[in-house]
Amino acid sequence: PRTGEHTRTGLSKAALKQDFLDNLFYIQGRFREVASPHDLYMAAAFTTRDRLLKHWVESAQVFKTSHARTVCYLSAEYLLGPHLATNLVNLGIMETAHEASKELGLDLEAILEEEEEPGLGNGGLGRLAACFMESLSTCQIPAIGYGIRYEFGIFDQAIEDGWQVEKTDNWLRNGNPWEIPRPRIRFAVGYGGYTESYRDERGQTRRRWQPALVINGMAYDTPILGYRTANANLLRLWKAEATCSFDFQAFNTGDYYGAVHASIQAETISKVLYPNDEPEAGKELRLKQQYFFVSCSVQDMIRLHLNTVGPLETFAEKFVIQLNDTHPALAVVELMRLLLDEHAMSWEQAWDITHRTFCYTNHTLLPEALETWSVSLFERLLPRHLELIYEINRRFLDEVRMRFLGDEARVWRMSLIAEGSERRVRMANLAVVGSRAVNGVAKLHSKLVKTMLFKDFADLWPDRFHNVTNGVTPRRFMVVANPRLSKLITRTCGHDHWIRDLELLRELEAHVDDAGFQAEWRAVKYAAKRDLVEWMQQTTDIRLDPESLFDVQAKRFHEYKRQHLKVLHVIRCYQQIKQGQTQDLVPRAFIFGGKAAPGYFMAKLMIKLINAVGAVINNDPQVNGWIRVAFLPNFNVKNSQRLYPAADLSEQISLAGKEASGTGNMKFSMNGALTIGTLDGANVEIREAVGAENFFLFGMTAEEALQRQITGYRPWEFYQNDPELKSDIDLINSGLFSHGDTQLFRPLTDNLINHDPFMVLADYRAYLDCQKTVSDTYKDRERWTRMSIFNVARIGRFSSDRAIREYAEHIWKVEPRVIDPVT
Ligand code: 26Q
Repeated sequence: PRTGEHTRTGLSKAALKQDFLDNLFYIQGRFREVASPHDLYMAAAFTTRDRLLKHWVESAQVFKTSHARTVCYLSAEYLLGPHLATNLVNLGIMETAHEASKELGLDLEAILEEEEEPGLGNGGLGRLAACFMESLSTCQIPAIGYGIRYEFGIFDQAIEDGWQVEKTDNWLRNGNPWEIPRPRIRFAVGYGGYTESYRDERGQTRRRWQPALVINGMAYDTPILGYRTANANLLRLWKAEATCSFDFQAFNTGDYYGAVHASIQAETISKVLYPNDEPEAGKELRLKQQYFFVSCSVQDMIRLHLNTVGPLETFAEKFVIQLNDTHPALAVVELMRLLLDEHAMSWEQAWDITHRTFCYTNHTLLPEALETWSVSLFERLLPRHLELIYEINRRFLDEVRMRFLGDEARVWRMSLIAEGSERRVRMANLAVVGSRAVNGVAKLHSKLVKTMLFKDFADLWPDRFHNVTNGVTPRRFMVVANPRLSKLITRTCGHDHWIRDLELLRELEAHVDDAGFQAEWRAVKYAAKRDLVEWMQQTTDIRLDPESLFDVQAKRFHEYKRQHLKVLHVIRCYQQIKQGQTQDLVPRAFIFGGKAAPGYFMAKLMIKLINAVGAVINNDPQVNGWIRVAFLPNFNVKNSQRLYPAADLSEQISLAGKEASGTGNMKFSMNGALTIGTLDGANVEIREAVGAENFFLFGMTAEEALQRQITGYRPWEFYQNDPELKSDIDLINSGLFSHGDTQLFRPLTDNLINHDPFMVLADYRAYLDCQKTVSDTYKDRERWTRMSIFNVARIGRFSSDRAIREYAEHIWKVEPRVIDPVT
């Protein structure tokens, strides 16, 4: 180490080497000679963590003593991805770590590969939370992320006989070096029981809740460092435990197994992430999970407030709580309960504080994806909260009646309780009523939120509605995922400031016509494609040609995302080649990736179809020079980082009006892929930003799709009137892809022909025409390269730093708090 430098915090090569060897010895208990790859990874992780902790402890101290206004991000999901590489980048020691490893005779790349990612999320929403945590630190905004420490994250996907098979994700098996257990930070969470009135010591009549079951939540903290800042925020995840691991009374009465059973019951609450990105009816454990983490988090904020600031009157000045969708919406009611029942506040004051504290982000317009819970389940599990919801609703509906005299239909629509054969609590309405700001995640989405989904609410409170278009962190999705591209950009711009100020990528435009730069750009893409080819060969045994166009659709499987539209295109290409009509084609590798919810039959059938079509095409020597189909199993954050850099074409083909934003679209574009897409979600803004001439647009607009739906959509007319479409669907039904089984894919094809809720057939022709333009463009490599450069140069808006700054300024009203690095 340099003189005066501490081995555990110093950033020199010597300090890193020394600390690495110390951690290997003192934590892993190994000499260099006998260390396993996992030992080496753990030592590297602890070495990195030592440096994080310095910033984190300092940040916590400053935030505490300066009473900094703090953002509390509440999310049921954090899809974090591997920590080691991003932390090295954010500490500014990736290069040094490489050199240090080399001198120790180690391969840093292999060590990075060892890390198992925490997959505590399903897809977009969970990944957004992870990007936001990183950008909050980078933008130096004091923040705490609250969530659940699931013991099992999103399942690992294997493909067997073409079908998705789910394997449990035991991510904690080998230990988690990034978290710090906080056994002293524990809160009690109740369930069930009854409510009652009682007289308090001043003779006032009050309500209270006597839960039947009480469990504990214990905090596990993970530091999240910003890019080259000394600011580190806190991600605090809760694990559920029994209140005491032994029920002595049960033990004494001889019910040993009963006592153990109770502790197992409590621990199931944080056991597993629900692998659906849509609510399933009646899942009691899911409601328990939501209340569990929300209650711990709100209690923690109250504790922090009382410890640092003082009386709860100023709670809304100290904290702003952002709800990541409705999953944590119960926090509104929990804060009310604690203020009223535990802190003896008046309703008016409690509501004023609560309402000024909360903000809510909506992530979906699909009616089936809006959360509701049956009143009877609520009553059984959270009786006091149901009472409070009724009272919030009573006061709210009086306000509605006053504003819209005699409009009882409106009162019904806006009520927090849906009346019907079964009464249900509408979590979205609760979130809107309980928040001072509501936002969508892309311009189009926010417009539809305001004019369709929550129109009644926007009539009442127009100023409550906002837009904040999503973004993604360039540290992970450019610097870590694509070091070659990042180095080329840094060399070309002459600086690396673009990593913290992504709009600076615009400087690349000055070089777009430079033939030398174009050649380097192509070489970078080609190298990434070769890496992917090699990895795909190892993991799936599918051989891809790096010269071909890498056409990628990677995202959760959903009918609205229309993976089947892409399959129809693949089948069309196949038929064209078989018929010798190759004039409009370029060689392509069709690459798919994504998981399906285990109970979503149609999505799983789409995966089977892709693999079935791939098996036939990849084994047909007549077409192999032209097309290949690859399904990349287990699409997660780690694998996505291999995919984005290698993509030439990004498929963003959802039916317009259905994809709230999309964020994969941004990650592809940042890595120089061109987009073929509909006017949906953030595609609209990406196209505006990169220029219409650098984007392949097709399909109906949201308005046209809606109009079609209203006037009556008849998919079979498209099937009957377009011979190519008919022939593509008929080929699926012929049994060619299913060893003669003509029924296997019927549920899919029948649904397309007879119902087609996401209008695949209506957009089919436009999609194929657009794909022809894609092929023509790809043949002109120079033109394609220019378009690719423009995509990167103009994508700066889609950094999550920009999104966070917008939240900070327009929604949260919070200022950065700069932590000075102390040496
Ligand atoms: C709810 C209740 C019960 C069980 C599960 C759920 C649940 C879980 C996850 C509901 C929804 C989700 C995830 C939704 C999601 O990922 N939405 C995506 O959010 C992205 C970030 O804003 C957007 O870019 C995507 O457009 C949107 O689909």
